[in-house]
Amino acid sequence: MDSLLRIAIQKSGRLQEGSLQLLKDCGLSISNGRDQLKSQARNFPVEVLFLRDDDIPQYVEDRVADVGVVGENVWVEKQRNNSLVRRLDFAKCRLSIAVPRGETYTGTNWLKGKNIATSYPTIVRHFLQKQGVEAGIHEISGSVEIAPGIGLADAVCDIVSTGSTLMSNGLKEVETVMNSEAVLIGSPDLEESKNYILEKLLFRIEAVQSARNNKYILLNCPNESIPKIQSIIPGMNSPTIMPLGKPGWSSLHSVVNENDFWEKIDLLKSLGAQGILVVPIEKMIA
Ligand code: PRT
Ligand code: ZN
Repeated sequence: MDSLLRIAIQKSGRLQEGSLQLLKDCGLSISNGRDQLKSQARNFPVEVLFLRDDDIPQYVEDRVADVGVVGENVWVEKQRNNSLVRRLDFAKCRLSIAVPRGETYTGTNWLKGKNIATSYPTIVRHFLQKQGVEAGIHEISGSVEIAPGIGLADAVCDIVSTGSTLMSNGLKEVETVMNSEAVLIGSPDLEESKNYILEKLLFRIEAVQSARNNKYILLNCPNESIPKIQSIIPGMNSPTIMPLGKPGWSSLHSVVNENDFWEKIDLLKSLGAQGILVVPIEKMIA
């Protein structure tokens, strides 16, 4: 039988949509009907398993799945025999310690002898050890943010994204324990045939991630600005430059990174660029 790469993704929750979208953008055609446990891609040697995120590191260790998509927080907490294959750039959040808003927090010393409620006891234990602070850890599996309000703990360590959950529970964030995003984890000893499929998939993931981080930019500019504009948006290799019907003017096509996009647009405008068009890129292969 031909080899299949088994990828575990979250069955439902915050990682599910991003995981499926990534596979879809990589050209994999996957059906995900309700109550489906697994689905084989129609056009790529991959089988997708739909699981609870907490179970994925264990399943990858046990080789029920070859690779899996989980939050980095879950991967670190579970301490399984998995390697981090690639960061996936979605579901970004942080794991933070928060205390009641009225408290005067004086640094990690404040936590000494206190009780911290969390779903991430291993990560919190390591954090406290590193800080040289002894505190109690109270493990709870959900609704961690209500623990101080009901007298169950003095502080919490939980996932924060916008911060509004903490705020509406009268808590303030005081320490970032770790930053997290979705990651692809894998078994450290994949057989050759599976590794070959994984390499092919990683090549596609890279093309998708580059495309997401970049935009295609087209503009018109006076010829004397070309050298400067070229240094601002050098593109993947060098920009395409074509003469316009209007004498002394050219059209320039290049690629611009999402992160410094607006600053660059301002600079380009100050160099006389006009008719600037910015369009999304579907895939980008260097
Ligand atoms: O059912 P299953 O066990 O599979 O899912 P789950 O309920 O354990 O996980 P889920 O779907 O809630 O989260 C999966 C992963 O998404 C987490 O492990 C994180 O890596 C990532 N992630 C990103 C988040 C958030 N953002 C997030 N905001 N996980 C949880 N939250 C929660 C947080 O627990 C808190 O209750 O959202 C609230 C905070 O959000 P803000 O915006 O109010 O700060
Ligand atoms: Zn979970």
